[in-house]
Amino acid sequence: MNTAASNPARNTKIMNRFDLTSRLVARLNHQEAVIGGIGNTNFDLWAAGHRPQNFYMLGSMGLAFPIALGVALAQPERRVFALEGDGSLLMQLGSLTTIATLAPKNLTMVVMDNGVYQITGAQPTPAAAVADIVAVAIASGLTNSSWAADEEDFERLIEQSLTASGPTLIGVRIDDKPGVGATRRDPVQIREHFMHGLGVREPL
Ligand SMILES: Cc1ncc(C[n+]2csc(CCOP(=O)(O)OP(=O)(O)O)c2C)c(N)n1
Repeated sequence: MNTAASNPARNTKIMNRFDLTSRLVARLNHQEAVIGGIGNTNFDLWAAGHRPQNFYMLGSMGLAFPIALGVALAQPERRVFALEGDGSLLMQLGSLTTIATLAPKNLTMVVMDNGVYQITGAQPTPAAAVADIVAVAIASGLTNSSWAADEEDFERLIEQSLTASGPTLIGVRIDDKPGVGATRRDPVQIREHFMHGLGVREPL
């Protein structure tokens, strides 16, 4: 059962991670940085088409937003996107208040909420049936946080975030499908390509 889907508080369409990730990647044309979280978020980011400005988190849950925060602060002229699973975000809820306090306006965060730890066997997250992650984000100080009602609304919220006066968080309810691709698991190469993509390393 997709427990997020049964939460009556969220009157939003159940979408698909790869489809939404592809929609995001398709509209990038300014060397925007995109940080994918552990597992499915970075698998789908990879499958949507590798770019030098993509970073793929391996191994640790909950680090997409903290890493994206660092990039956004270090390069304020660059737009930074971060994609994280709901289960992973639960590991690092404190990052929301840190981001709200530092408030980089060039940061857009997407929470892919399927209500489960899909990649380890679809166990329901403890929050799935009782918590509203967007409400948690708002209460953490990220006032510009909302659920996307459907794919068009997702694209509209992404567009809106580009001119927002602070960080944006977008919650999307997704199905329980696994990621489409499989990122090449070479952490050193991932880091070096990303730093080169951000212009902070000499060409390889
Ligand atoms: C600290 C830690 N605990 C457990 C794991 C094992 N693990 C890897 S991915 C994952 C589930 C991720 O869930 P979510 O972020 O909701 O993404 P989904 O798999 O649903 O796409 C778990 C439990 C881990 N890598 N790190």
